[in-house]
Amino acid sequence: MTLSTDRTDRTGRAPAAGARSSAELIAAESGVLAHNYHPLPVVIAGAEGVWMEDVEGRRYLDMLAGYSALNFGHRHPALVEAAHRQLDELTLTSRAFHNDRLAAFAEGLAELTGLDMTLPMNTGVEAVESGIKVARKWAYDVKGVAPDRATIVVAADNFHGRTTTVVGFSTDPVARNGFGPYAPGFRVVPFNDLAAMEAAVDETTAAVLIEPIQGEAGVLIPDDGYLTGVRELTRRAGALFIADEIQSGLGRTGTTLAVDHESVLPDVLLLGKALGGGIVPVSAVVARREVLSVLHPGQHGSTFGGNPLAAAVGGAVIGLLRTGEYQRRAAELGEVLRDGLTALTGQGVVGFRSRGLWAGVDVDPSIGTGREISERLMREGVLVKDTHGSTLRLAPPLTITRGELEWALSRLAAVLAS
Ligand code: IF1
Repeated sequence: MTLSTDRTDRTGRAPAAGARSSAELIAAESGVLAHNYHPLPVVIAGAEGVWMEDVEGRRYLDMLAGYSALNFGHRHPALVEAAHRQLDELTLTSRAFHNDRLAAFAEGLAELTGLDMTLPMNTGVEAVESGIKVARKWAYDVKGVAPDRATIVVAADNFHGRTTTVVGFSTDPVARNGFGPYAPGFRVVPFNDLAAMEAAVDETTAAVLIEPIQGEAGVLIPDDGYLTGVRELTRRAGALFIADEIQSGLGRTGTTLAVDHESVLPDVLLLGKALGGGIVPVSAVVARREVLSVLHPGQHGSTFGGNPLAAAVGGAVIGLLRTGEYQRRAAELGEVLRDGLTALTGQGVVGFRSRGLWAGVDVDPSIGTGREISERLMREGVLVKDTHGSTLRLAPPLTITRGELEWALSRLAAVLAS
């Protein structure tokens, strides 16, 4: 394989006359874009599969996959075809009218998850907000919690998105501070601690909301039995179990859902990111019928939620997952990733956690911060993102080949050794 030389080839991207360089575009952005991100200094102009290309024609292996929004790679032919076909027919109706794509999308989600009904939304945090609303309504209408007293139990070090309500129960000061006043009604307990969760759950509890694997926290995987424990505890307490699978779901961990590792079925699943195939924002609350039935016309909605373009792309994503091929790839290549990281442990890696094609890698801080390592990897043609301190997050598209994955690991080894 000649990937390391391939990436320096210009692959036919013809810069338009007067087109601006990466450096010029980065400088231009700085004056006109809010500084809520600190991107790596690379300007991507095209991509296909696992490879991205910058404006100067340099190629990079994508080891982040849009935070798992690109589980099927960039511009997967089946997904692009579904989008193109739908663009030529119908893109938006609003939910004031029915559209001819939505039924199949929701049927597909029911079949994929084993749950009954879907509430379609757009971004991940909208699914989280919608799940919170549904859980509260369920608590009042079905469980009989006194008005405005419903509580939701969440985990420390969670990441569920950026709205004012959701950052209010974040424990990350960078994400949370400065955006109060915060919405009441949330109780934070340590992750992976069933006793603490049990103590926090009472007759006011509408739901427990957790990520089955905590992504932003550094790909933290709970002990075996934790998810089963949450399921049993919530069932006993008469509270809903809401699993935020926006990042962990849709093949990433080697199974369709991360909760599948313990064969646990939550009452409510939150899906996003990869559901839109890296093409359009598509998210969903998927739940048992008794739960989603608490919503009546006018009580919740979204202009774009369930639009025909989103439903067509989401339906095509479900079609890819139906084959099991991507889940299998993630499981098999996950072993390659784990072996590679095990070999690097003591060689610049001080520890890692992985499941499927998803890893949080703690790098020896004396070698560099996560950011510095990410910049060095960028110069080697591999794009990753750091999280907290010296942890790197690896989450390549599930379409990556074994050779490409091994090449990425060899670049990481080279950076850690230099
Ligand atoms: C950013 C992290 C990843 C999520 C889970 C809901 C949402 C997310 C489990 C909200 C979003 C993002 C958003 C992005 C960075 C990112 C992220 F580092 F913050 F944790 F993926 F690793 N639930 N995750 O992970 O979904 O509204 O963004 O569609 O906010 O900078 P969204």
